[in-house]
Amino acid sequence: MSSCHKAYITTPIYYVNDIAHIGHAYTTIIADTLARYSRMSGLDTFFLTGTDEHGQKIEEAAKARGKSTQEYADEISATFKNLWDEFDISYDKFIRTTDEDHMRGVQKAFLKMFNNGDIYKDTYKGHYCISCETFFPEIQLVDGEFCPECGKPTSVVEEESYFFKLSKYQDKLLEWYNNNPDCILPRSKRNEVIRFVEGGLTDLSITRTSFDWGVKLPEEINDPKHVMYVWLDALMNYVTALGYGNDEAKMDFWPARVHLIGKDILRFHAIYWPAFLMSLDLPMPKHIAAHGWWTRDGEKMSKSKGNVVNPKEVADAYGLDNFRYFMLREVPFGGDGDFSQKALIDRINSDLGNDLGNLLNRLIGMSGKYFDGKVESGKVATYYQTELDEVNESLQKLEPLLFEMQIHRYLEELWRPLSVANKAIDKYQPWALMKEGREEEAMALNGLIANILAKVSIMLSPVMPKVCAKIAKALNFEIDHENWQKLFKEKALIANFTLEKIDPLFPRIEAPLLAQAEPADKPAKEEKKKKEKKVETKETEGVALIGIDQFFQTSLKVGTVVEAQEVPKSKKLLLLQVDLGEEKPRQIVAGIKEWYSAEDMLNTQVCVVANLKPAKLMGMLSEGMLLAAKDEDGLCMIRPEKPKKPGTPIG
Ligand code: ME8
Repeated sequence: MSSCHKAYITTPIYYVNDIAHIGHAYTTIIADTLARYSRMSGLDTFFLTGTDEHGQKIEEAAKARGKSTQEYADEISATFKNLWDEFDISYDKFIRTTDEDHMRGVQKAFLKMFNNGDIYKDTYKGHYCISCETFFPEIQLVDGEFCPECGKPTSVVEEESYFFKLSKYQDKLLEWYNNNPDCILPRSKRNEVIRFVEGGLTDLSITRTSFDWGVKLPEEINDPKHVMYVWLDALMNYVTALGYGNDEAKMDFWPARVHLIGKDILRFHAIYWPAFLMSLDLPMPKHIAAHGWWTRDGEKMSKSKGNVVNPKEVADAYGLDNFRYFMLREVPFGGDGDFSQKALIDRINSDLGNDLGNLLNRLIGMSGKYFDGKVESGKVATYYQTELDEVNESLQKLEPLLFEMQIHRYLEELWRPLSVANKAIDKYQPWALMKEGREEEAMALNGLIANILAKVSIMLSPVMPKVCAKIAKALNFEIDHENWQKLFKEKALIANFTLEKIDPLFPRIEAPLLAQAEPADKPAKEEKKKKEKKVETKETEGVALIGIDQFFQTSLKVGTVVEAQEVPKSKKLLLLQVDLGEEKPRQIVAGIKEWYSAEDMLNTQVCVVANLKPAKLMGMLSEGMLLAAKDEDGLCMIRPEKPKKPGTPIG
């Protein structure tokens, strides 16, 4: 089994019912970043991605296009693989659930679970959502019919089925969550899972008979009309990719260091998957890390709205590495994020252009003008030890941030050395030093800047591999394990060299480079606005009177703040996760930091406007508003007088 010198990193395997969009790219890019860092730091790394090709949804998508299911799956699977190849994603294996050895591995696992008494046969009656490939109990349905996850109609299914004894693992699962505080990241997501499991687990139907695009049961069970439930088949990919049930040579990579997933599939990964592993007597993954959801310009992406962000188009227009940086820097891991070209352009012009690109330009300019491009490290420590210490201090904070999935903070911290460098130039003014004949100090200053750029580009390279390779080339060194060890771990300095001039890395972008998607429902929206205007209101003392119906259009609810943190660089905002009694807490960005700290807010109750259209604040999605009162003495929260259950309506 995996030693601490091995790192196994996975993405979800993507359904082949549609082509890749920005959400898929996000997961894959985070995983790629972790894999690149692991390799650079000397870990024996295995990075897995692939496609999930069985199930009713795929069968129906193929039918709708008049293709055989296999032909259709081949086609879409290839579009994912090609995109990741174009994006230079450094995967070690691209698995397909239609691979023979995967299917054999799944059958072996099924047989093992069956033989150890964890699988039994019964009949299933339930409401099935094909889109989510999930059964839902009646009480969870919206209006008794619609899927609580995606809103599509469900169908009633009654069929013979094999069941996995999920209920048997309830206590063992809770023990695992409780003994491993970081098994699910961010931690707030672990609390959600614990609450769900404490609510009781029922056994899981794991075979279907109404269609046959799936893995057949093992021959030994001799029940050919059943195929396996797509999630059992899909989750097993994480071990069949290492040869489980076949040639098990690579199984020493197990357990996974991290399964990267979106929050939409947390339940499958944090409940079903560990339970299957327990049944198979395999160790638990170290981390399951669930990221948030991307929207576009504040709206959910969907084909019908025509606002789906195509990652290839964005990368082609703005540069792949810039796109990677934007996605990882813009949103705190676990929070929801919004894609807008404006936000992307701001990041490119400001963080990348002003802070990083300009620093390199300044170095090229100064060393060219005063020293024929020569840069020396010899006297850096003599004149600029304070700056070096500050830089090293920041760099030492980085690794834990990466492996705790605080990737936005990793990048934020990585920008501090750049700021040290830019400030040093302004403070010591190399042109003045030269005028005063203090050449040695000016050369040392150049050395300082070059070393900061070298160290930053090593640590930034997993996020922006191509750009950092260019910076390294200009500074005459290579980004590899040896230099990671020397410049980062041992805090050594680069050798003397002559700078190679390169073109500006981040030319300024003045206007959006892609056509903006026009929301397809715009006419309907305008019509609605007009209607809203027509609502009759009486005025009294300047305040419009409304009817009770209008008041009840606002959904006010009691919520409990289950997580609170400061929004970096913002004087006003706190980022809160508020439990409204729904499946997941709401993310709310509140402008209350002047009056309340994150600590003040944690575990307190608040009143929330729960049906506001989500809005974006500093790149983060806010899914509600807190009620507060403000006068000249400041602001105070409006709270229930006594504790109330999260989700209790107010009115
Ligand atoms: O769920 N924002 O596949 P899938 C952020 N086959 N991430 C998004 C996103 C968005 N708007 N849309 C998709 C499946 N994703 C299963 C997985 S694993 C054993 C089986 C990302 O094609 C996110 O990571 O629906 C999500 O979990 C994944 O794509 C789902 O991809």
